[in-house]
Amino acid sequence: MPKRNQTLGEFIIENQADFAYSSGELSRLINSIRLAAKVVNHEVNKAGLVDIIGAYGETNVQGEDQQKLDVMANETFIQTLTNREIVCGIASEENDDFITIPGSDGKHQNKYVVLIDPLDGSSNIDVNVSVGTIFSIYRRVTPIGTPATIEDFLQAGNNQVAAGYIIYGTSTMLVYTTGRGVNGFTLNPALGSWYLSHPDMKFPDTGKIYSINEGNYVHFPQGVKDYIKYCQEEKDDRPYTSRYIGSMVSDVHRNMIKGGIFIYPKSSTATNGKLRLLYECNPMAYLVEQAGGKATDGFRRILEIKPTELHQRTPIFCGSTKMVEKAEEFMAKYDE
Ligand code: P6P
Repeated sequence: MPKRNQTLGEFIIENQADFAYSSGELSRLINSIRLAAKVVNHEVNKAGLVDIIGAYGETNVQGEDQQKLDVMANETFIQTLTNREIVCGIASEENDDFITIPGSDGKHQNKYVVLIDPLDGSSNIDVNVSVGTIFSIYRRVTPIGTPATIEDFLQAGNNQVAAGYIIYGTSTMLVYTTGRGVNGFTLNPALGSWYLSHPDMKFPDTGKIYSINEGNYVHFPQGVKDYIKYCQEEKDDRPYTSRYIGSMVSDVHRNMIKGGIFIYPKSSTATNGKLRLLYECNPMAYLVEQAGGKATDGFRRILEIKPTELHQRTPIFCGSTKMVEKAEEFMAKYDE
């Protein structure tokens, strides 16, 4: 049973047995993520002080301007994971293709792959709004001893062995699951230690916060438009409150604590939505379900989607179960 204020190190050791199949590698993998997170946290928190803010002058595979912190975060996580000889491959929002990691013996003996969004919400960096890192971990499905292939990454989300996020906000938190609930650890920057501040996190089964970019209203499917109007009408426990940070980690984290729904739907201008399945929606959906919430594309579980491309996108409706189910009722009316 998690004990409040336990350190992350103590927690991992105490729950080592929970890591299915793990010979300690998954524990070491989580440990390497927490190390990289401390480095990125240090850079994010001093960004306003040094010339690291601003565009890096290049665009990533998404065609998005790469912020300097994006590049730093990407390089930090990739380097830390590579050095620790734990994963056989890494895929990142910032890299066109996945990276195979042969290990120092060149024999590809490591059994996990990691997919990351190294700095989600990076457009908020210059305006001092919280951003996050999202990670997703799978056991490889191709033979150990061979280079990782695309099949190791194109796994349905319900194959994940672990997933989590770091939120660089008013405090820095690491929130993750290995399939036995969700626990949140807060960084004490003075000591460089993570403390179990949010044991066994649970989504309230309903809430009064809806989170969607209403600036795209005219482009939304009719079911989404009808659900927004439902949230706004004066009836029963409504109108709800609209809260949208524009950083998925921050919007989902707030809803997990307060109750609420986060929606990034498809639209006439984004026919599959904007958010990426493999390193944004799958890990967040795993966390949401492990915390007792629901995560679908408006019709089916995110975790059951069989990926076909590394950077594919999906609509997402996630959060308090009763709110997601109500939104799905409106979507089902039009089946669009
Ligand atoms: P929009 C950030 O760029 C991000 O990938 C998510 O973190 C966030 O939820 C979404 O895009 C915001 O997109 O179109 O509302 O600015």
